[in-house]
Amino acid sequence: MGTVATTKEPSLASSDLTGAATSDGGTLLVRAPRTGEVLGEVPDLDATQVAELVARARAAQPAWAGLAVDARAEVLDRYRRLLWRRRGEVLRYLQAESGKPYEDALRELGLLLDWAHHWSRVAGPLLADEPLRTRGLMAVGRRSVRTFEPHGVVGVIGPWSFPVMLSIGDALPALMAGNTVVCKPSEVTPLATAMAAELFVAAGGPADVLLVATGGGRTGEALIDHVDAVHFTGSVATGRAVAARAGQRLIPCALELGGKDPMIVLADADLERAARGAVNYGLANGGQICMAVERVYVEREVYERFVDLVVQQVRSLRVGPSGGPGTVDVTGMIHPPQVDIVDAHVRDAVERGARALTGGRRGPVAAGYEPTVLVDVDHSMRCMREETFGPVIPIMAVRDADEAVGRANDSEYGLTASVWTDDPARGKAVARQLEAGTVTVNDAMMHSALPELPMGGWKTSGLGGRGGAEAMRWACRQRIVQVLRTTGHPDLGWLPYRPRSSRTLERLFGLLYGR
Ligand code: TXE
Repeated sequence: MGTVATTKEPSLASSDLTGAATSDGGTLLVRAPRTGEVLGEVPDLDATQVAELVARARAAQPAWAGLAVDARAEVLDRYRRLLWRRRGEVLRYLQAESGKPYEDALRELGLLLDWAHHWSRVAGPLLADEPLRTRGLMAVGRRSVRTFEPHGVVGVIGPWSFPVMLSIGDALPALMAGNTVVCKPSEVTPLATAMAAELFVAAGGPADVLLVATGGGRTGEALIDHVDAVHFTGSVATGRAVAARAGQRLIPCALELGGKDPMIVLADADLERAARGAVNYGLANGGQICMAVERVYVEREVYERFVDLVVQQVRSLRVGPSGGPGTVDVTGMIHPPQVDIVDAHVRDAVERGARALTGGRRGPVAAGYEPTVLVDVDHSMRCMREETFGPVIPIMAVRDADEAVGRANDSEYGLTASVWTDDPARGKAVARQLEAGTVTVNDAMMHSALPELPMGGWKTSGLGGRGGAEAMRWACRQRIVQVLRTTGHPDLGWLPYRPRSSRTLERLFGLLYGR
């Protein structure tokens, strides 16, 4: 492997299995959670090996940054086209180690391609020097411009929910900004990331510009100790540890953390469509999406009808092992221990008086959980307060929009939210009351498919994140360059202080600001 610091190539023993990792100290075995079969192995890098990897990325950075933006964009375009041509292999790795349905893997790859397309096109204008307008007395004779420079080496630490999108995908703006990048994929799903990074070199990308450090938490820690900025997606607890470690070195740190995203269904909504929305956004990718619908609040007058529609939909879904196109809707969990968390949330709810109208138990595949609709839920239950990150849709009746807003905001999280109504103006008014980084009316989550839009959480859902001009700017250090025309410049207020110039200054302040 060229770009991946492996001693052996990641191998794929079987095409229809899913992944989970164990380490023997030096090597990570990537296993299928459904069967336990070993899919491949990658190194479990220690601190010294991570330091060496970052040193390689650092050595490659000046030449990469020295290329014109258009030349970097050309590399990214070639990479995108190669990813598409070799999509069969990427999808095979992705599906095998995550166990996702084909469509969830395809959508993930599609988003990665779209992001590559986007960043290669917008980088030029976003990185161009930006003249800054200044006003006031001190601005006279000065021209100011903002320039953007890469940090150097950026570390991207990703989770197992979207192995390529949240590692390679988040590397793209940083690469376009002239950084080199070391990705640290989840130890549960490192194979697809490793394979995708290989393709960067195969597409003509320079060596050591995009590297992959495989390993677990201590590999991630070592990465933070050596890179110049870190982008992290994962749990709140680990996000806090990442921020603290980055804080020790005072390096920039972007965090995209968990969510408990509410969906509010108002009585005038297209109920049939809203129910399909709840099912789609609650259960796509097995509910293992930080922006998944994790709780639903429905105005009481339409509550029963809405619940019936959701239950009908969920019962029609096909649950089974990952397969070919159009064969299955929900599969097993990507990371087997997550099944225990999902089950604990459902059991807690049932013990406190909730009813599971579908599912409510493990299966039908190993390491899976049946798609579950919970009713009679309240905020004393874990399923309404903690991130479940699984195929569970708790639905709660509320008196009106005000109560829905109050419940939605009664959360430590604030990633995204959605409002469903036939009245766009009312939808927008409710949206503005919700404590979340993004609120969608009559849809959910899909804003994240639009890289033009900035995306970041409120409260414990993160700091910064991805998308928008902000993502490119985050990947840069900014420098303000100010040039002064010296001819005839009064240099007011300079030492030594004299009564006459002080009086002039005072008069000018009075004229400008005293009226
Ligand atoms: O995430 P972690 P886990 C949620 C979900 C799940 C929980 C835990 O609720 O139950 O998080 O999942 C690396 N320094 N989400 O344990 O620990 C780790 O190797 C640096 C939400 O998988 O946050 C992996 O690459 N890095 C989420 C990455 O951090 C460290 C998606 C994420 O691991 C580290 C997945 C450390 N000290 C789970 N410790 C979302 N928001 O999308 C671990 N890592």
